[in-house]
Amino acid sequence: MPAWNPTCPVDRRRFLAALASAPGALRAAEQGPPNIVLIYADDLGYGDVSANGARRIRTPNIDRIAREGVRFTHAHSPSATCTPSRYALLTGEYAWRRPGTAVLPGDARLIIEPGRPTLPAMLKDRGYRTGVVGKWHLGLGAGEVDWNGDIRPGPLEIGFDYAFLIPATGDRVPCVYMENHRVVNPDPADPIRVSYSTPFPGEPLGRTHPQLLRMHPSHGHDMAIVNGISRIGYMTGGRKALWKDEDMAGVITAKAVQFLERHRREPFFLYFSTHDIHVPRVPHPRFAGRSGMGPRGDAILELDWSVGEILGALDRLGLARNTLLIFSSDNGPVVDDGYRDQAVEKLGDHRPAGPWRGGKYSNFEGGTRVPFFVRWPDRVKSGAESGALASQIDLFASLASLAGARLGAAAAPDSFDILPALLGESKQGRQHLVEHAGSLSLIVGRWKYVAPGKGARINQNTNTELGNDPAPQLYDLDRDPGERSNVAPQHPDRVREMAAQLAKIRQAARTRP
Ligand code: NG6
Ligand code: CA
Repeated sequence: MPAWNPTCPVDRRRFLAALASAPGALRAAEQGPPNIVLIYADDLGYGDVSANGARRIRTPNIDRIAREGVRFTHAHSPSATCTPSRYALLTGEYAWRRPGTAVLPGDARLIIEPGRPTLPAMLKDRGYRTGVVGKWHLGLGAGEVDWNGDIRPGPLEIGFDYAFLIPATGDRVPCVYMENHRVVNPDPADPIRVSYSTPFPGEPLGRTHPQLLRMHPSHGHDMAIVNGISRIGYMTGGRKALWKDEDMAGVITAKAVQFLERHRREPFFLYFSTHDIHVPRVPHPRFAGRSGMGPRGDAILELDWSVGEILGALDRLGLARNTLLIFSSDNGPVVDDGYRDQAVEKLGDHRPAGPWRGGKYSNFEGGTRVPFFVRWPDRVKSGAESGALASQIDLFASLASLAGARLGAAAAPDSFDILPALLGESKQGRQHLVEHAGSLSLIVGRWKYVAPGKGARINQNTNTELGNDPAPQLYDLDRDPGERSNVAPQHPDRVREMAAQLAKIRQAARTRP
């Protein structure tokens, strides 16, 4: 498909038709399709931003997106951890349908098969330049990756034109950046080797050489030492390629801004996936100590700075008005996620999940109900708030509708076109949503049903209320948004009905109408 051409009558007609029903459509259409920027924070909770009520921490740049757009109060990440959320975001398929989509080690193979319909491939097909910058965590290669050569398939094989990556997470080896198919700053004399099973002889580890550490693990994270921080997995070599944790936000933000500059004259989609505020939290000295809440709070300030750089670049390049900007997070918050970084001690009365119970890993709303703001000055009214039920999984079908793409039957099986809700033009989001953590939960209207689960009630390491229960749970989110009172015993019929509906959704290959 050739690039979108605003002077081409066919393209113009299609785009006008897609927008025809809405106010402001003509004005937007005159400029061609909007650019799309998705800023995807890591482990940022609903209550971690001042736009959603945080008081002890201020996030003026993130708040600006909310103020100039729509602030959603019932929008979800597809899962309560990273890999499955990102899998669902890019494929439009619930991750729980696919074994192998749980949190991945850093040497995992790519879990999205090339050739499958993806969000970036759909937009590329509609003439967008597509780029991913930041955390990937969807696997790379086809197994047995050689980190010293070309690594494929990866993002470039599933719809992105450009990639600058943290391959997995900040706390997983290899601790190197990748640009397109290659590790950045390779050194043939010092080849990189990675293992998730066997240590490399002679390499000190967190558990054997704790005296070398400047940040100590609280649980796990006692393997390879990079920059004085022990990680998950073993690695040796590649010393010139190793990242410096305190520079990471600066490095990836600069790459994201470069992408905007490079593609300023054509429609683009940028998936900017920050490392902040995931562990290890090692913000740049500019932010260290600034929040008074330890590295977790400082990382939020650093994240807000990154967002400010993106907003500033869009302003400077004259792109802000015709750019649809979405800000969200891949899962709910966690305080102690494996390092002794004072997050617990300095939390005080800050509530990372805001009004919701639980957090990352949890069946409760804190697991997936995340900050979600949408700004598009040419089209979206500023200062709006929406309680529409929405999920990041809906971006695929909704942006397809915006870009005038037709989805084939196999594409985006669980993604709903809720574009009018995303643009603040309708209060109607999805009719139902399956939340994914230890158990599956189903939300329909005000009711949330949590399927029985065998897992622990509390994650002792992170101190998260996981919300697992061998008995079914039912919450009335209107009356009891904090999920304190399980009313399943009082509503056996509703429990039966919702359990049956969830079973049906599980058996079906798709939910998209
Ligand atoms: C857990 C890690 C945690 C974090 C998480 C993935 C341990 C003990 N805990 O297994 O620190 O890395 O995986 O986070 O290793 S996510 O945001 O990428 O899903
Ligand atoms: Ca995450």
